[in-house]
Amino acid sequence: MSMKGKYLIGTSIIMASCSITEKPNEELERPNLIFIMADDHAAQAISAYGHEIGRLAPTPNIDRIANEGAIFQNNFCTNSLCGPSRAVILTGKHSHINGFRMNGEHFDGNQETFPKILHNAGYNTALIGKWHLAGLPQGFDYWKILRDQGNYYNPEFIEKQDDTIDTLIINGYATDIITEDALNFLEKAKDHKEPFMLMVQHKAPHRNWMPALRHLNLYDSVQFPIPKSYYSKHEGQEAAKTQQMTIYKDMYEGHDLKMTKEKGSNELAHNPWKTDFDRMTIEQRDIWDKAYQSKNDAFHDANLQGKDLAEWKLQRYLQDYLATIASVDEGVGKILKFLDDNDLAENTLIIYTTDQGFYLGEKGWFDKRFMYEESLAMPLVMRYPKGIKKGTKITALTQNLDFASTFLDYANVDIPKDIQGKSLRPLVENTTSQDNFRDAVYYHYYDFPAFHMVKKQYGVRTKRYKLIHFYDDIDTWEMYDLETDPNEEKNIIENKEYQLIREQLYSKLDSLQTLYKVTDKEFTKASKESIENNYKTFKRLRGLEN
Ligand code: SGN
Ligand code: CA
Repeated sequence: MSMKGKYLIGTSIIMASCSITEKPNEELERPNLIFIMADDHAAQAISAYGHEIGRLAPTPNIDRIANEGAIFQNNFCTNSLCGPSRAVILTGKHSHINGFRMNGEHFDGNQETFPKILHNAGYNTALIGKWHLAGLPQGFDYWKILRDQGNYYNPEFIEKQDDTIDTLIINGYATDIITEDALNFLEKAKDHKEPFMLMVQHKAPHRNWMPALRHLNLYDSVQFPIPKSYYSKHEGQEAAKTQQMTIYKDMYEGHDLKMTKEKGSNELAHNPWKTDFDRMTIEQRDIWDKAYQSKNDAFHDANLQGKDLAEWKLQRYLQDYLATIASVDEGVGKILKFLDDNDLAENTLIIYTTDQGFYLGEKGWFDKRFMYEESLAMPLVMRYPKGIKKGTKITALTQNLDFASTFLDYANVDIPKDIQGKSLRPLVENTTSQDNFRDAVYYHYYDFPAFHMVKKQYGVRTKRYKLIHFYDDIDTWEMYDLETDPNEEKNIIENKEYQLIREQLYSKLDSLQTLYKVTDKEFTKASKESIENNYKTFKRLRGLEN
């Protein structure tokens, strides 16, 4: 008898003994896995997290995952930047171990990753969307990635189909294209005998926040809250004083804020990267211009200055940022519907997360990188009806470092001993206590000098306290009591009342560096000259200098 014949007999026995609905993709012990990750999606902008912004711009489909499964309240990244977070997710190892410390580096694709392990264990694996790790993905039966950062309109993809790799430009809107491709994969995968593992990785809501044509006016009449810290002077926070990610100082008026040069004209104001708009078709650009025309004209009429202008910029930023999330949420809805319509919901673990947190005006900022709460926090919701009770709330300290172990655990394969993260399964299935999972998380950000000029920093965060060391051309420590100062406005590093806790945090930092095998406590520092040159370049890009 041929192997194929043997296999078929095996399958029919399984079906006869345990299946009422005869689905080929019904391997009961091994769930399907869907990982949906947006880029730069802040928890403040997911309504399940209860922030005012989320209330004004709801995400009903992402919320559905949270309501029907678990929501993580204390999930953090290890290094708040795109490429590094993705490398941590794939490997379950900190940046200093997986080797991808900052954007622009090359991910060593030959190292072990969870998709490779799942692939070898018989999973049908796929990756669709933003990759941003240089080099090509390994461990996937099918992949289709955006080139570099990718573009919102008519983006370029690199696709692997069987043994061929093609580059193609697909007309349309990136988020919708990625969702459609994911649905196509699922349509085929549902009829395979083996379970699937699908990674859907959106570009949205990454800078420069270009919404889909159907959402260009979605939030025009909504006023979003202005954070109390919008005009912060960053007292006691030396590194924060030299960043270049302040909405009202550093955004490009054309590229980021879609402001026009003058009333009646569609010509964009300062726009150093022309490619995002130039790649739109005439028809797309026409719809775009018409949608922005009256709001841009009204802006010119108002002739805003000072704080009024700074606050107008915050509103425009949030309107666009949140409108790009609308299509991400619609895409999540389509995937959930597909699971429902195909009886796959029960046996599929679905996760929604993002590569790191993001500032939505807090401290005056956009972007991420700092170890402060908004960018350290990583929203995470997870549904698996077979194992996770509806409405589960996770307060344990968890990290993107834990995702690989979680997937391997659910797939019933051995977790390699050198993986540094821990499976979240005992937490979500309530077989371990929330308090004993982890007492502190370790963080290290390396990308300086670079975009936004955020200095290198490492630190430790417990449930209540945070200690950060900024190094490179400065050497400053910061400490926060998150219970009494959740917005991290009072640096208590010198405060005598906290001396004992400070000592405990120093020693926790030491023990975490030992646990995670940190050999480079402080990564190579940049030269004064390169720091100055970077400041000059970024000033020029902002149009402040020739
Ligand atoms: C681009 C953005 C930055 C952003 C980085 C990294 N500038 O360079 O604002 O911090 O990506 O983002 S832009 O003008 O090109 O939009 S990450 O998510 O990929 O790490
Ligand atoms: Ca990102």
